[in-house]
Amino acid sequence: GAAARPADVDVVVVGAGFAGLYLLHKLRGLGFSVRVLEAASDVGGTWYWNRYPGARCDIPTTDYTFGFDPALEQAWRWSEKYATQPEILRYAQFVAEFYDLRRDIDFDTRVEAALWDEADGRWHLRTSTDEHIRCRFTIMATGCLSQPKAPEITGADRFQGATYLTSRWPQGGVDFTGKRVAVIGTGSSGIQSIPIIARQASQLTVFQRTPNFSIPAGNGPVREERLAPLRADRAAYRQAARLSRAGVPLEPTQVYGRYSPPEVRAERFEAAWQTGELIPILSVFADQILFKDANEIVCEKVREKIRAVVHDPETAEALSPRDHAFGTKRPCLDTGYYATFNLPHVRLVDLRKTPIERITEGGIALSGGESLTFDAIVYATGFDAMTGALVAVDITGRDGLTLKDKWAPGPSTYLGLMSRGFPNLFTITGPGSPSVLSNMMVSIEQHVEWVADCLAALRAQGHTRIEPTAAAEAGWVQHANDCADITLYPSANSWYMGANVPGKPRVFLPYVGGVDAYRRACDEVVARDYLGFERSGPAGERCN
Ligand code: NA7
Repeated sequence: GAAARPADVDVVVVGAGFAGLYLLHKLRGLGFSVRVLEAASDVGGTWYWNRYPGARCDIPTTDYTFGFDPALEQAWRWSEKYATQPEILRYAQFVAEFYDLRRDIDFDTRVEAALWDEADGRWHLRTSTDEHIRCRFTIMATGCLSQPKAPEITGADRFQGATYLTSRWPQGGVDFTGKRVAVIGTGSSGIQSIPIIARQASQLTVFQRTPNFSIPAGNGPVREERLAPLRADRAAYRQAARLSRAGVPLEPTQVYGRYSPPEVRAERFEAAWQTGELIPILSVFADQILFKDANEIVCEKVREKIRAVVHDPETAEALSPRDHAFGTKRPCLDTGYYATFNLPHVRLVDLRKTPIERITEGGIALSGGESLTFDAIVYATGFDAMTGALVAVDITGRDGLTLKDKWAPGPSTYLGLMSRGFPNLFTITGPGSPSVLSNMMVSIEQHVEWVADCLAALRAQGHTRIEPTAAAEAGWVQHANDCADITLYPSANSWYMGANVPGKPRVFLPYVGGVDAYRRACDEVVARDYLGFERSGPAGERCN
């Protein structure tokens, strides 16, 4: 039980998703005393909470899997090309058992506040279970898409029927048989759940504010061309992932869309479409994320695919994105999404034409006077991405500075790993790192290993405190913005830009320069003896 665990440790890890699990294993192996604090009742993070019907990872199982331990890889077999949420949750549980991790994890324990005590050189944490824990280092492994966004619709609390949030789905599942169901939101969560809810519901109404691009997942057995190189040389495959653009081995293309003849465009697009994978379809042309005309080639070909499936031309047009460039919002993978709108009991409401006026006791009232009655409303409305879970904890650093205040104009980090004013506080896949633009498993492993190596190096050098310099942080923020600004990403109202949360500053949150370039930057900082970090401790003051 929690009472038996020490109130004074080297490291506290916040979160027991994949990042927290690997951190615990890694730091324990280095001889640090570690406690992991987790708000949920079990391990899994994202895959613990997002139990909505149809929830799957959109990175293939060959790649969305830990690669740091051949023995772990030997011991686990994925059943499909894309794993379901229950299978990924079982994998997280398997990892916890494989390394005997649960004994150092407090479940049902939320970290509410973290206060840096400069004189003590330690963090003081307060939990929802009213425990006070003192630690040298705090590592936030709280996830990028873990803080649900409020529905922001007038009257949402007045609805008398059942209300569900995709990211807080009930443990036992929900039976919609014979029910009139509304789904609000058409991001990945909506697009994955809508076809399955449609199979049960007597009536399904989808409320779409912005159409998204989605490609058929083509789920089933793992593709042989993916499996073969992994079987042939597992280590080389994992290394190729680490040195790739997005954390999935793929040779970057040199083919420019704008200079390609129509038949080359068509052939390359179709080949990527047939893989049913996100990274290939995001990399059809070298210039597709840089120039509107190249991007529009891909957009129009996806719209053609939508028109080929959806019978009603007006519905097909409503489902066709025209507001954003392909990839500037995360595209979705689906199984039968567009075809669902051919079913007689499924209706699409285009909120750009008829916005929701308010939610009532019985359902949803649209502007223009129409009132719809529902037994259940499903909110698939997304997250306060990348920063939400971090600023939700009351974190106070040096000189009384809170993370929330410091980041009010937008997050500022060095390498997405640390933020000045918050000594000894690390973020795993934080803002300013590739994270959500990459295969999370590869990015998590890289961050965990970098932070673990850093703590070991500090210890070896007799240091107890580390903090980035103002110049290093400003330089990284500038570089990350420069990278984003040469792409089309900032033009979209995406959660990458913080644009989905009213009042959130419009700042591009992840690092777009690539997993490969990012890893080289992190490695170089270490090779140059932690360039851009100030370290101090009993062994003396050091500044780079
Ligand atoms: P997303 O991708 O943020 O999608 C949320 C959806 O909900 C999106 O279509 C939003 O429209 C819509 N939304 C949000 N608020 C409202 C309100 N108030 N009214 C109507 N519609 C609304 O979240 P997901 O959970 O689907 O996916 C998150 C990521 O998880 C995904 O990218 C994958 O990486 C996995 P909008 O586009 O803002 O107009």
